[in-house]
Amino acid sequence: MLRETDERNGQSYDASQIQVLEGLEAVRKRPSMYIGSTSAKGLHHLIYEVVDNAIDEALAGYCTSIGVVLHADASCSVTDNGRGIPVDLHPKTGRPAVEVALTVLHAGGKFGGGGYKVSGGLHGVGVSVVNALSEWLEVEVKRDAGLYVQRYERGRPTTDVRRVASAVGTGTRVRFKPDPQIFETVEFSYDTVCQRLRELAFLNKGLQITLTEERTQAQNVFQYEGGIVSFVQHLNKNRDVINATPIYLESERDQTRVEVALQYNDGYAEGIYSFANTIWTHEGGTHEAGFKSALTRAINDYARRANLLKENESGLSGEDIREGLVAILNVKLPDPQFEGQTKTKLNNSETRGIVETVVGEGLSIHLEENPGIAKRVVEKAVLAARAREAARKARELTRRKNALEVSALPGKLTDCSSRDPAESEVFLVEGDSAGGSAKQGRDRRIQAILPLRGKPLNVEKARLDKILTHEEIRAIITALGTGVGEDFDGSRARYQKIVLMSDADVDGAHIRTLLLTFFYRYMRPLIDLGYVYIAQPPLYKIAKGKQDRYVYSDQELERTLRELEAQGGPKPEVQRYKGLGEMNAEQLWETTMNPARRTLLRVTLDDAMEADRIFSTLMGDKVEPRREFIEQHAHLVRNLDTVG
Ligand code: 0RA
Repeated sequence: MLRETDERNGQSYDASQIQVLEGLEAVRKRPSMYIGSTSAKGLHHLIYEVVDNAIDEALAGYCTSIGVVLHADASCSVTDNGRGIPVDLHPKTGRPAVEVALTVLHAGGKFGGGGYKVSGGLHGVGVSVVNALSEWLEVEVKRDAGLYVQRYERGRPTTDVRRVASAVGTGTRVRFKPDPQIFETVEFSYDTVCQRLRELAFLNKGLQITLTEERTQAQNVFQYEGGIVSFVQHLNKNRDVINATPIYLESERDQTRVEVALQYNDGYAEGIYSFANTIWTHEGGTHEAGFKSALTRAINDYARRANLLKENESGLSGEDIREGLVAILNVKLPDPQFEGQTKTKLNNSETRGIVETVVGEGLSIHLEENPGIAKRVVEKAVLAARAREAARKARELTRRKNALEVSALPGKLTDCSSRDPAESEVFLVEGDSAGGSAKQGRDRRIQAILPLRGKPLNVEKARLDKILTHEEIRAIITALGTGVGEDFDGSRARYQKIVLMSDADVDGAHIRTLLLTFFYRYMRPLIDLGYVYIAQPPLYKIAKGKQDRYVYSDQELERTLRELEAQGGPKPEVQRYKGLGEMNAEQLWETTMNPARRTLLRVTLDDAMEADRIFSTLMGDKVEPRREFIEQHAHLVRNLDTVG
C-alpha cells in the first residue's frame, strides 16, 4: 500500500522523475500543442479534460454523477462518484498510481480499469496536462475506506499522497487553478461550460451533471433519461415537427456503439450534429458519411416501394432529404482517429460501413412500420427538390446579370477607391445613422461602407431562392463580388476584410448572429479564408478634464476609473454607448475604424458554427425565448481571436 512517510525533499531524482519534469516542461513550453491554444478556448479545455475522465468512469458503469464548481478564487473543481483514481503503488515507478496519472504525460488510462477509453477531450491529453498548466492542483480520492489527498504546483507534487481521513464511498475530486503565466485569460465563462456540460449530459443518457458558480450562486443540473432523443427535442423545441416522437436507432457492432435520433421539422435548414466519443465532429467524417448515405438510400427505396416516386421520376437527392431534419449521431468506438483543419473529422474507415448498416436497417423498418410519417417525409423532400431547382435558376439569373453589367454594385454601397482586394475593407454597418458617420469618418481609399437597414431576413425560415430575393442580402453578395452557394468563388472577393459593425446590444448581437449564420451556410470559404471580422466599438466614454477615454469592456471600465480616481482632480464622467449612432464620424473613426488603433475580432469557423447553432435554436415564432437566448449568448463575440 501507500508509503505515507515517503520523503521527497533531499531525495535525488531517479530516471522516472526526470522524465516527469521533462514532460511538464514540454507542456508548459508549448501549451498549444496539448490544448490547442492559450486563449479562453484552451482555458475551457482544461475543464473538459478533467470532466472527460469522469465521463470515462461513467461509461465504464461506475459513476452516476459529476459536479463541476467554478470557485470564487478562479479555480475549478470536478467531482465524480466513480471508483476513485487508484492510490496503490505503480510497479514501474514506485509512486502511487494517482501521482503517476497526474504527473506523467498520457499515463491516464494505462493502469487498471481495462476496457477502452471512450470519451476524450479534443486533444485527449490526460489530466497531467491540466496539472502542468495549473498554478496549483489538488486531488482527493475516496477509495478503500480512506480519503487520500495530494497537492501540486505547476505540475510538481508539493506533498505526497496522504491518507488524511477515513471515508465512505468512492470518488475523485480534482480542483485546479489555471496558471495566469500560461493563459491569456483565466476567467471561466459559465455559459460556455454550461453549454458543453448540457451536451455531455445529452450524450450520456441518465448521467447527472451539475454546474455551480460560487460567485453568483448560479446552478444548472443536467440529466436526460432520453439522452439524444431529448437532445433532438431540445433543438426542435420552438419548431413544428413532422414526426412527434423522434426516431431512435441503437446498435453495437465490432465494439462500435452507434445511436442516432432523428426528427423532421417544417423548416428548411439541415441540422445534423455528429459526435464521436462525445466530441462534436463538426467536420463530419466516416460516421456522418455512413449516416447520410443510409438515410438517402432508405428514403429513396421506401419512396419507390410505396409508389411515392414513379419509375420515370429521378431519385431524391441527399440534400433534399435532409431539409428540415434535425439529427444527432453519436458513435463510441475504441480508437478514434481525427483529422481535418480542426481535428474534428472522424477518419476511421470501418465506422462508415457500421453506421451505414445500423442506420439503413433500422430506418427501413421504421419507415415500413410508420407509413404516415414516411409519406410526409418523402413529400417534403419532393418539395425541397422543386425549390432547389427554382433556387438554381434564381442564382443563374444573378450570375448572368453580373456578367453583363460589370458595375452592377448596389446603390447604397459607398465604395473605396482602391481596387486591390488585399488592402480593401468593407464595413457592413447596422442602421443608417451609423452608416452616415462611418461614411464620413472612413479612410475612403481603402474603406467601403455598406449600411444595412430594415428588418433582417430570417435565414432559417427561408430557402436560398427566397434569401436571394432579400434586398440587403443581395446587396452584400454583389458588393462582395464572390457569388453565393455553389457558385461561390473566393478569388473574386472585392475586399479581403469584411467587417461587421453593429451595436453592442441585443439587436446588434442578433444581426451579427444572423450574418455569421448566412456566411457560414452560403459563403463558408469566406470564413475559412479569414476574411470576416467583427468591429469592436467602445462600450463607454470616460470624460475627465479635457481628455476623453474610450473603454471596451466592464473590466477595463473598472480599472480605468480606479486609475483616474487615484490621480485625483475632477470626477470622471462615464457615458455608456448604447449604439454606434451615438458617436460622431470622428469618434467612430478613432475608436473603431482606424486601422492603426482599432481592435478587430477575426471570425473563426468555430465562431460561425456556434452562431449557426445558436441561430438554429432561436427558430420559431415565439419572440420571448429568442430574446432570452440571444441575451444569454451575447458573449459569443467575446471569445474570438483578437487581431489588429
Ligand atoms: C484508472 C483505473 C480506475 C479508475 C480510474 C483510473 C479513474 C480515473 C479518474 C479520473 C477522474 N475520475 C476518475 N475515476 C476513476 C479503476 C481502478 C479500479 O479497478 O478500481
